[in-house]
Amino acid sequence: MDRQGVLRRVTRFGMLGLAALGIMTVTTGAAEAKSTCSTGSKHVICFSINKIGTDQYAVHVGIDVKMSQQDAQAIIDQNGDPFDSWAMGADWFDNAEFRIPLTWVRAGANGLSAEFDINVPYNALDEDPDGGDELYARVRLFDQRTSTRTFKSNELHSPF
Ligand SMILES: [Ca+2]
Ligand SMILES: [Ca+2]
Repeated sequence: MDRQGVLRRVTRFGMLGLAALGIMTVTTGAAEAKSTCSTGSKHVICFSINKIGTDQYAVHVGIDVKMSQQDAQAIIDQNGDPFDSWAMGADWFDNAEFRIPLTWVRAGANGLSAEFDINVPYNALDEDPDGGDELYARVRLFDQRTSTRTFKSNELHSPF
């Protein structure tokens, strides 16, 4: 398995383990793969950008939100997507750069979990034309019974 495959695996299975450690940033290699996980009182969110080709980057978001399985299933059973996710550029005002489509969503004993993935060229990540780029993931959870909740990852900084 190549290094990116290993990192993908760590990202996927490491979320709850990292939650126990609080905020943590993992950087693997030089400008090849970056990943960050952070935790709130009832959620864990991970954001990674992996270079997969000369001008191709795999952007990945994973989130776990603690709630009852019944609540999680009720949210999935609503009309429309339970989540959306955007890559955001951090600035004095924050721009939504591109949408990261939902790969899967699941209700489980620990709550509601989802992952989002997209491959983009570098210019999609170049949110500051005249400087370094700071990106984070914003995930919105649409609970139509109550309200919309917004979760933000830590920032990843160029070079990616
Ligand atoms: Ca910026
Ligand atoms: Ca830039």
